[in-house]
Amino acid sequence: MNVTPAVTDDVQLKKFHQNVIDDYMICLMSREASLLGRKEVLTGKAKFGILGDGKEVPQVAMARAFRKGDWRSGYYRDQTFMMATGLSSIEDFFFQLYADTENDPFSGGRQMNSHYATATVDTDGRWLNHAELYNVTADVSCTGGQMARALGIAMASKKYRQLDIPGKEKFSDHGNEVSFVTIGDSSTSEGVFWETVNAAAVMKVPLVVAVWDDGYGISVPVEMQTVKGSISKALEGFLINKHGEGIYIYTVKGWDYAELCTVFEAVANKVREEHIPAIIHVTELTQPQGHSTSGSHERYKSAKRLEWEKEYDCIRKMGEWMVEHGIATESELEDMAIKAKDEVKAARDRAWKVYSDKVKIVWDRLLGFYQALHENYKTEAIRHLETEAKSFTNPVYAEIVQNARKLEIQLRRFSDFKLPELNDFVSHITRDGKNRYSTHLYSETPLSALNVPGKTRKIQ
Ligand SMILES: Cc1ncc(C[n+]2csc(CCOP(=O)(O)OP(=O)(O)O)c2C)c(N)n1
Ligand SMILES: [Mg+2]
Repeated sequence: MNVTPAVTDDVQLKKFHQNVIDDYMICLMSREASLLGRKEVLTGKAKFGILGDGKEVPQVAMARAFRKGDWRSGYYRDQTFMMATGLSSIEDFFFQLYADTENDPFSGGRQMNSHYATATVDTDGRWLNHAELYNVTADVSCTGGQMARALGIAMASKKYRQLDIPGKEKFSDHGNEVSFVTIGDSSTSEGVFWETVNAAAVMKVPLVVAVWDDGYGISVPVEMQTVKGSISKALEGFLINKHGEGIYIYTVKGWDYAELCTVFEAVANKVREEHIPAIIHVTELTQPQGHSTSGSHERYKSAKRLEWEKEYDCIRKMGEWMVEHGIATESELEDMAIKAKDEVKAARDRAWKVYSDKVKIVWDRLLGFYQALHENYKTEAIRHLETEAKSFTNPVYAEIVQNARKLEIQLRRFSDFKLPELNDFVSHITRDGKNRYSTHLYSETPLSALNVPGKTRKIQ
């Protein structure tokens, strides 16, 4: 979407306004998901949360520049991008937060939350048509790990443009793809960041590096992490020269929606066409709730910084810009905020019900054993376990399995008493847990690389 040029007729203007309103709504919904996400963890419904609040606006801009066939390699802050491209619903976000193995579409409950991926193969292990899809490589938790992968993907596009490879249409439109990679400001200090930028510049590949700069790497401020306190300043030696050597470098404020849309669109087009890499250093971003659910940023940010973060909140700034440009009134923005709150709450409730109903069946069975157990067998230890089982607020499978196993062990001391149903229950839920969490860690299709027979060589 081109935001800045004058829009000439009414139809165009209406469409443009609608696009902005749609983007704003996605930002609001994503923010609500983050706010509720933290609450889900603090009330015990999920174990850990790392969320994308404060980074919403640049991500709707990046999503607008993202085309079918493109790739994103990124990190845990990108939920808004996933929502804006339609790759994640709000329910999907909560399914992953709850580690719902049946319904988390990105990792089947096997990854931390906000770790995204799209399928590259079908259920038989055959390649999907990547050129027709929005593609996302599987996020990893080691910060910086996304860089080398993004470089490889960008390199593949270059090769597809250069070489005549039969069947390449499924993977590339003549190399006209962009490999987008997102990274936090402090992770740019890692070796793999610098190796990637250097290699991308030397090899001239279509890579766009978006740095989400919120001024902190957990509690470490950017001035203590990056030379000159700015990755774009630190990278100046890489800037493209008149011989076409180097990379394009842009900086843009993370709360400036119009400028972000213009920059992402223009840069993606340039990189797609020229195969010269680019860095978009997105500055002045915030973390409204701090780094993750495990910390409180109030402990290390000054009152002044916290105040600034409120004022420069990217969604707030986008709203102000919309009002200033007659795209919406303040009361329309307020209505949208209420709608976003309600919709996200409803989606959260639906996801929680789907997930917790399944757990509840198993929990009820466990409680049934205590209920049916004759008082004569209720030792102090067993009574303690019963109280524990009854007092679970939002149990996860692991807690139920642990409790059931302990009950099984305690009952072994009675030589005259057998409870085969409990033994069956414990083996059943243990087996179930293995299926739930320890399968599909590698491809299980006939085309899995693990099925390639190895050659054994005799060592003399
Ligand atoms: C290789 C590695 N080192 C350390 C960590 C622990 N860690 C997780 S997030 C983080 C800070 C990242 O900060 P930044 O890159 O600025 O991203 P932000 O979270 O601020 O968006 C660190 C040090 C990690 N996950 N991986
Ligand atoms: Mg940071």
